[in-house]
Amino acid sequence: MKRIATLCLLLLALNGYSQTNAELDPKILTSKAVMNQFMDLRFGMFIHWGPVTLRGTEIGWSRHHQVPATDYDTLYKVFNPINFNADEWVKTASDAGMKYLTITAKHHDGFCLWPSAYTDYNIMATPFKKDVVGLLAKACKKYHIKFCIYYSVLDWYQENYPLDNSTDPKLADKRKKPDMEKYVVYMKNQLKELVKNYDPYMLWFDGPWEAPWTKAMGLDMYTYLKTLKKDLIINNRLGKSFSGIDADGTAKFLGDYDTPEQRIGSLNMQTPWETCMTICEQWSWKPNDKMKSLQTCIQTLAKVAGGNGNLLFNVGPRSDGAIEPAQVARLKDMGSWLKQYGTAIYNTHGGPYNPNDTFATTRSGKKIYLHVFKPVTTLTIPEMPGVKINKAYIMKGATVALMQTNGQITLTLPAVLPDPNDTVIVLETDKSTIDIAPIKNEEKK
Ligand code: JFZ
Repeated sequence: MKRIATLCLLLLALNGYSQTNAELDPKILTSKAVMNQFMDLRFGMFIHWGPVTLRGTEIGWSRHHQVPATDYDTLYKVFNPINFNADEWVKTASDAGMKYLTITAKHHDGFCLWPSAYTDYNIMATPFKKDVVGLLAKACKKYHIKFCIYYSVLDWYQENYPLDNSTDPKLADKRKKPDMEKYVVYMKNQLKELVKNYDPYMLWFDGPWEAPWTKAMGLDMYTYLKTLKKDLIINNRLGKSFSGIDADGTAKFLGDYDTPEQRIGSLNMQTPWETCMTICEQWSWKPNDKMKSLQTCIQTLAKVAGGNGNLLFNVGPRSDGAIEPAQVARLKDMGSWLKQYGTAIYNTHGGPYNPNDTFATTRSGKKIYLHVFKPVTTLTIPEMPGVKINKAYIMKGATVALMQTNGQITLTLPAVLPDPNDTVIVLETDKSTIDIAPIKNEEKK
């Protein structure tokens, strides 16, 4: 029996399952079909929000630091986001071309944006008294946006969770008798509330890195959640090693996909991944936060898609409940670009070239979409072995001159590219592009 189990683990490992996923019952792992559908969505809205916006400091992390815990933990008493409008938030996501939305229902500070039966530290204890998670779930249904929930494993407010984020022992909460076993029961009760009452498409876990949370708890929690909803997508932050993909592209984590943070993941055709990134600098709202340029936003999305990943792009709404108008405008401009070029992003695969600062490629059927980020008039790239390009043209535009000789493809581009942020050139090939192996292309500096 032992030899068979070892063989199964070995086969699973070769099959791209890490040790941790291999320790799960393969029947409960999220199916490839569900993950393919998620990866076709390509672009989602991340929202970090809570009473901390009254102070404009970072959610969770500023407790005990920029904001004394005694102040931080009582902000809810005056949190009254009168301008919160779930339809407006979701419409902003939809107009940006985003296909899913992930809300921090409970971040590291333990505050709950829904009327949890397991703690009074929730939105109903504020003057606002509205179920923010429920209203967003309803608005997402109305606008056909997949509703997803962020839930922090660590909880620096709950007494049963053994740690808080103070480094100064004098400041540390006087935790009377923490009890991690009871805290895990609290987590399961809250997660059951969230799954049963709001039917999320995905759970985005975070905060597994602290000592009280163990790999065994992660495996148990993944298994438990799958008893609540079989096709629930779960990211890799229930596991302890939530970063890491082997050189051959196989996952080294527990969960359904990798979550590179504030950076663009590498081209990977085996393991699903999603970059999470802020449109500004802070995850939750802060005054005068520096926002990324439209070019950076669009090129980040194209490079992520070119790497075969999704982009979860974060906004931090203000304490009054409104998203900064400048951020709404930036997202609307991303949506305008996607209206023009979305065919080259949604329902595509990344590659075959690994993205760089000059170009990225996505592909679908017999088409390669070449995203050009710089005003180059000639672009030379390694040829795709065994593939012939029959036509090359600017998407919705003029033909592009093309030479295929000596193992190289040379494109001659117009002096002024139609879209300085990302002009998409279509290469129509003689065969399906999905099986073309990744092509290393060193960027000529
Ligand atoms: C985490 C959160 O701490 C952060 O507030 C935000 O929600 C982001 C999306 O996820 O960011 C991290 C992740 C990993 C570590 C620290 C912060 N880490 O490994 O120390």
